Amino acid sequence: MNYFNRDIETLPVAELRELQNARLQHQLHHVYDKVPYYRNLFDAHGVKPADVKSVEDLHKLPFTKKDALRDNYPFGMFAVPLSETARLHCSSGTTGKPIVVGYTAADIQIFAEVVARSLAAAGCRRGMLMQNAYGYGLFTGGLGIHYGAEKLGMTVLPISGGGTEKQLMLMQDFKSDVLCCTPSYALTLAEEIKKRGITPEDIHLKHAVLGAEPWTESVRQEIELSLGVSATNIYGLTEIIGPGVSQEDFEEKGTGSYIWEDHFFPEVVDKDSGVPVKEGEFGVLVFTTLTKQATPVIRFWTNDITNIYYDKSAKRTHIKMGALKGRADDMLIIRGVNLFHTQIEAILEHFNEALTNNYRLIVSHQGTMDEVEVNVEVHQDVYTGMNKDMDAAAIWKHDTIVAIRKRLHKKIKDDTGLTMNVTLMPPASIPRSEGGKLVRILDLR
Ligand code: DLL
Repeated sequence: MNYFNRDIETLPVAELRELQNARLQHQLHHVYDKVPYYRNLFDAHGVKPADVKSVEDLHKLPFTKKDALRDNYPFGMFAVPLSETARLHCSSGTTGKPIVVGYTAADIQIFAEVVARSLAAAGCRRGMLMQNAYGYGLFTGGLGIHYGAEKLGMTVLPISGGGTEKQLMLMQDFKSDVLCCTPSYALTLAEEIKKRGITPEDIHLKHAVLGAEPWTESVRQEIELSLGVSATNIYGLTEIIGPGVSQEDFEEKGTGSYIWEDHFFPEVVDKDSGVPVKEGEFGVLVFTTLTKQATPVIRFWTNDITNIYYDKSAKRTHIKMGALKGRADDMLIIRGVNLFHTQIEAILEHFNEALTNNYRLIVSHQGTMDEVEVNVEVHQDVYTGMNKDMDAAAIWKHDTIVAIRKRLHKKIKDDTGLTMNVTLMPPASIPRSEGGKLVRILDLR
């Protein structure tokens, strides 16, 4: 069986709860004593650490939002002196100052442990060669996966993101067993492999561990088919630890990702009221770190929309989370309708004989209305097939293309309730991931 730490991964839920409660008590005292922000916050709410006896009492405490981390830049949220940290990472904020997190040596051990568990669940084994194409640097992806892979006993190729030519050369020459990167970069690699006429026999990959951005089943299918891998989801965020907060098992694909809840206690709450929803219902994911020493967070509001549920037929006892719908701040509100770009990605699955997974949404404000335009590329063979006896302009008026566009337009309307302009595009016309997270929405408003 593919456990890294079987005892803890299969700990009965009641015992897991006891462990969480004990760790929570300790963690709350730690933040109350060491982080003025938390002491003031708890005092303002009239709550002492001792009042929160179990995870069920957590609702007595307010949420920690990203702003708190921003406002206390750079080290105000640290619960240990900087000299006791072994490493710092920063979140990939697009504007202004980043969010800074610290790790003591013990935190780094925990980080490696949860990533090792994740990689084992993904099908990785001691002795396999991992091509780690997550970015090394301030981003937690590169180093986070690296330490976990070493802990599992893998050989790591720390190639980092980008440099597609070299990725493909080393992948073939070294016979890499595992690829770690964002799903959008895996698509880029798959496409470049096809372009170069590299065959699946030239590639020895067995597993791909993909995350850091939302992706759908249709993208999974495409990556699995074109790279000849079993592709699983890894989730995480800087503020909690980095990658390895949750992971899908390669033999339980599509049933959700295990949250390593002995270290990260999850809640899903209503995005407006903040009240925890019932098991399985969707809402905002909130985490309390139970063991983190340097930058612990209590009820951290991730902004990620998903659901959590126990899966009684699963290999492990830890709670699972569903695939992320997206981030609450990435959610578009178009004429009063909520829209995630992953909804469009899921619709494209029904068109995969003609259309690719290369798409983007362009949002603009026209008159008094918000408009969404969907750009999606047609498959090369569809395009080439038509291009033989037609000039480029005529292609887009061809019956087949017109019919696909109409069908997609209708399916989007039926599934989302929104009328969108659909523009089919020639191959290679929409930006690709060059190694990291891909921006799917161009918001011109
Ligand atoms: O993306 C950590 C990571 C690195 C995860 C490598 C997985 C692999 P941040 O840059 O802080 O950290 O971004 C965190 O990315 O709140 C989600 O919105 C999104 N995200 C991360 N993993 C997934 C996933 C890293 N598997 C933010 N599916 C999170 C969907 C994901 N979204």
